[in-house]
Amino acid sequence: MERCQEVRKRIEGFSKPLIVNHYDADGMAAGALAAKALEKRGIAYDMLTLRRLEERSEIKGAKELIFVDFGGVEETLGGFLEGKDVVVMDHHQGKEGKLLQANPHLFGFDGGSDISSSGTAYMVFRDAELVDLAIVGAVGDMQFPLKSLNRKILREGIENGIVRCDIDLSIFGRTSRPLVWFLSYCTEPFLPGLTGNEKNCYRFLSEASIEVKQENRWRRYFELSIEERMQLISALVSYLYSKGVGGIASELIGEVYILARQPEGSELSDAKEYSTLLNACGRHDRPDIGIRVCLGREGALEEARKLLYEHRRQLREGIFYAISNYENYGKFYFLDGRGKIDDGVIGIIAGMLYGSILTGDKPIVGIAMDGEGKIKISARATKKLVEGGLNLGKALEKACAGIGAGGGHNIAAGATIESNKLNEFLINFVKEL
Ligand SMILES: [Mn+2]
Repeated sequence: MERCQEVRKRIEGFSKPLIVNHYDADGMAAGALAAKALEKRGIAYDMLTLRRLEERSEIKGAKELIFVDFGGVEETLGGFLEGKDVVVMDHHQGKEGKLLQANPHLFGFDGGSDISSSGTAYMVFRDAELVDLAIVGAVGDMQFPLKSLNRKILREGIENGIVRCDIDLSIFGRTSRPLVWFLSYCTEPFLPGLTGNEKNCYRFLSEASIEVKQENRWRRYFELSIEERMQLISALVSYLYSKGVGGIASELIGEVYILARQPEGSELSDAKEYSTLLNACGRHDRPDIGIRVCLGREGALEEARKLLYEHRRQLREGIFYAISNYENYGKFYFLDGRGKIDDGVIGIIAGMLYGSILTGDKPIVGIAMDGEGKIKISARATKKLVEGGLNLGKALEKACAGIGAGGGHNIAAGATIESNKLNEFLINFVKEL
């Protein structure tokens, strides 16, 4: 907390900093959180959202910089930042260097599970009004149920009436999706016979005696009474047992984080849907829209919804491709998505395989082509594997030495390599595992 205060004081001395943030939901939420904090203080700022940290003219042109949600700022940009006033708010594995850094890893916390960049930024400004973005960022980085520092932040949000935490059916689309699509679009977890099959979902809901329409309007999950919710959940659990996949039933129920100040039924009232909306903007090269949503700018939500639709379509098609095309490479699973799966969603799809068909016995590595003809690598693991000592961030970093760049969290990591270095990478990666 002392370090967070130090960072805040430095930022308060800035006259017009450039906020450089990562393009995923956490990166955008954290960047927007910092932007809001600056606006409240009457400090002007510029923003730059990047997929990958690199030497950019905007960075060169700025005197004051706030880096958000990027691991290895010093290692990557080094001398490029010479003579600039720089602070870093991050939660990736890293070490203390010359730059002033708020990073839970430096103080014994696990940035993979205890707190996000948005949470770190929240701790820097410690402003209850900004707590919703901290929750959205953590959920966007798959840090649920919220524990440790995230839990502390959640409690502050609850105390201030900004967030609510319910135990409920936690699959995606509780607030925004009509019931039939709520089930048929569910890919986390994959519901055999229901996911991708609207007819079956319709039949399943009527057999469970749930009215899918009321007064000619499609009903959504959040509109169901408690009794109806319980009816639906029981029917789902029985159904999954009857399909021989009762084990995934536990994934259906969990904590859901409701943002109480947002209009009921809006995507923005559910932290998971909010974060997916942001991811959709970032992954389709419109982070500016995501940031504007976070800042509450008019019209932004409508624009973001269009991107969300496209994003969910890519995910649905990607997961179906992945299920029939992944390979078992012995020490890990391998998914070659080149030409089939967009590099912006390959990591999400690799992670989704765990919820659909893979047991969590080994990591999965997905690859896709990026816009520059390089191979983007996304690796995902399970909590159990990490508890057993696996560290994907380190494994990727070492496996890419000399052929590209990689790193990240112990449970989720990424890399980029030259297109002709795949075999070399795979051999190195096996060794590191
Ligand atoms: Mn993050």
